[in-house]
Amino acid sequence: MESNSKISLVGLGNMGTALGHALLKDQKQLTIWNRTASRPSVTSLVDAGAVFEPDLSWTISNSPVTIICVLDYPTIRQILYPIVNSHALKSKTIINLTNGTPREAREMKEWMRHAIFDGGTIATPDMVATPASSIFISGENEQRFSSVTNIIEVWGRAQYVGQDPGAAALNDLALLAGMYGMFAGAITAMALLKKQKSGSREHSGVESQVTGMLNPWLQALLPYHAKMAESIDRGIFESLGNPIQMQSIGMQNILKACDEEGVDAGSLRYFAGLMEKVVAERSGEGGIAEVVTLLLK
Ligand code: FVH
Repeated sequence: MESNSKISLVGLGNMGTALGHALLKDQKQLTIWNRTASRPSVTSLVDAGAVFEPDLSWTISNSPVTIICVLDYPTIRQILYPIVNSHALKSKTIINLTNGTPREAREMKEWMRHAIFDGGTIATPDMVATPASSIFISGENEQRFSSVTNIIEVWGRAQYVGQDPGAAALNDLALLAGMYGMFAGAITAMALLKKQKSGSREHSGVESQVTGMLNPWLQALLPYHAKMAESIDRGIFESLGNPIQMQSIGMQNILKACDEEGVDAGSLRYFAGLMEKVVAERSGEGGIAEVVTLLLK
């Protein structure tokens, strides 16, 4: 079991800063490094008790565990590769919370060669250390993961998702894909609502319609996701009472209405094309989850 009272933190952007403040509140001794020392977040962490170290090697050598939270993997490679064989990293554990692809995480394990966990943070900086926050972790093994769980749990619910270094990134990006898909549809809906003619409810504003109608509708649909996922697991795409042929006509009506009302529905158009392809190539009596067969390469 590693002693986790001393932690180093590399990268003090919005996310790194939130992670750092949560660690300080948990009474950790924190050594911090950031490319730009003059960033106000550096001052805020030093004021809260962190020690700023201008040298990256010293920062890492100061604690058994170092958290990395920078912009992207090319940045990690740029700052860490030059010191990867130095004494500073010997016997250290790295927890990388930088967003990236599964392949980038696997490649990092290759060139890093030290103990490294890769993480996906399912939280915005404001959510860190609240019940809404959870963190996927992968790499090494579950036993070694248990030696760093007490750090991860400072920020949110810790979920170990496997030894494959890329597993956390895959889970993280899958959730974000769901989020951006939802945003794409929701923002198209908001644009359409914005086009309401005077005399209708546009004076109440888009926000009240989103709160009063769109959000309850999306919330009511969440169990449908689980039913679609079950179809995907079984490879049998029942209609679930809503055959894709019927849904495809509804989708075409959305695209047509957007054209008529002056809304760009491009973010839905590609998906509508996939639905049409399923209808054209299959019976059209199955469910919308059958689209997944066109996505899997
Ligand atoms: N913020 C969010 O909502 C999400 C929540 C989920 C996780 N993401 C990922 O976390 C990584 C860091 O995100 P961030 O929000 O902290 O990002 P920024 O505020 O833009 O800070 C970027 C830090 O990266 C440093 N940096 C950038 N380029 C370099 C470089 N060439 N060399 C050294 N450091 C670099 C930057 O340093 P500086 O500009 O202050 O000198 C910041 O410390 C990210 O992967 C998210 O996807 C956030």
